Amino acid sequence: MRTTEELAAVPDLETLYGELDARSINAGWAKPTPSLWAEPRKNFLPAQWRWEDGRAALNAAGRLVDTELAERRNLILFNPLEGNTYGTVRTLICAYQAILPGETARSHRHTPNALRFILEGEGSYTVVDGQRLEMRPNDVLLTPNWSWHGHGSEAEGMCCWLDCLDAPLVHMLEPMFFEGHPDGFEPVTSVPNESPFIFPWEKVQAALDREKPDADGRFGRRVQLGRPAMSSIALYMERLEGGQATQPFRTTANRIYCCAEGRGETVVDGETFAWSRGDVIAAPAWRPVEHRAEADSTLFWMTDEPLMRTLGWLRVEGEA
Ligand code: GTQ
Ligand code: FE2
Repeated sequence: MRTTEELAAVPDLETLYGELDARSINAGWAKPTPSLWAEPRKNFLPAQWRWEDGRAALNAAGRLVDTELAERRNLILFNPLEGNTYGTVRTLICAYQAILPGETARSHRHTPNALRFILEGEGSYTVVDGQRLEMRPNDVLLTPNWSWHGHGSEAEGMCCWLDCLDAPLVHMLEPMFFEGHPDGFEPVTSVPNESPFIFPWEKVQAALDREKPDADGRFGRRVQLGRPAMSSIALYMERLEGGQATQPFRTTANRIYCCAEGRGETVVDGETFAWSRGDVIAAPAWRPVEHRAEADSTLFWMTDEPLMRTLGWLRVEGEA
């Protein structure tokens, strides 16, 4: 390395670049790749996962792995982007999870926000910060940042749900903390009839019934669960009538759809994905999206919209 005086006197750019490199400095004007670009790039891919596959794989995992070994029996839906093995979209991860009769999945807490959308089975429950909450099909349950949660089942058969966490965001920003509960499974302190941690299907249906469809037909009747549900994740339930098609739109927020009921297809940036109950579709940021319902349908969707809004980066085109 040259002295400071010698650095100031280097004869040419090549020597300057060498000296800079030795000091962990790069010439901003000579970068091989730009650091700013005109609009969002297409990194994460439009993608789909079938519940039929998920259920079959959970059945196999149920035989082959117990919850003693696997704290959670979950199957991660990773985006097929080259080199990626984790995120479903940039900020969020979804997983199919199952619990077997009589099992418990021990309690823990972590800084990632999480939620579950129940797919199958009656008789499983989650204990969230001491509250025992029953998990019934189509219910949505929240386990926000640092809340204790463990799962259990008194069901006859396998109970399954879709998990969603903002763990990829936490990986990116680094504030990851995790700990197991000192008691293994957290003791139940209450069995509430209502809780801010649960959105029961009947209540969501009643709210949807009261909702007017969008006057311009751009999207279906929709209700938001929470306002928003958690600091980084907003949740919506959207009802589409058989034959209804939504207008194409795009947003800087990432979205993940899970079909709650019905049948239809979603076009994400030109790729068409047919869906029925339990299927998951990733619509990464700024990819145009439109839905076509073949039967009366309800889509549950998860989005990092509150994060984008808070940071001043939410842009939406073609939708309210
Ligand atoms: O159920 O607590 O899919 O902590 C990933 C991490 C589920 C859970 C996942 C988790 C959980
Ligand atoms: Fe967890």
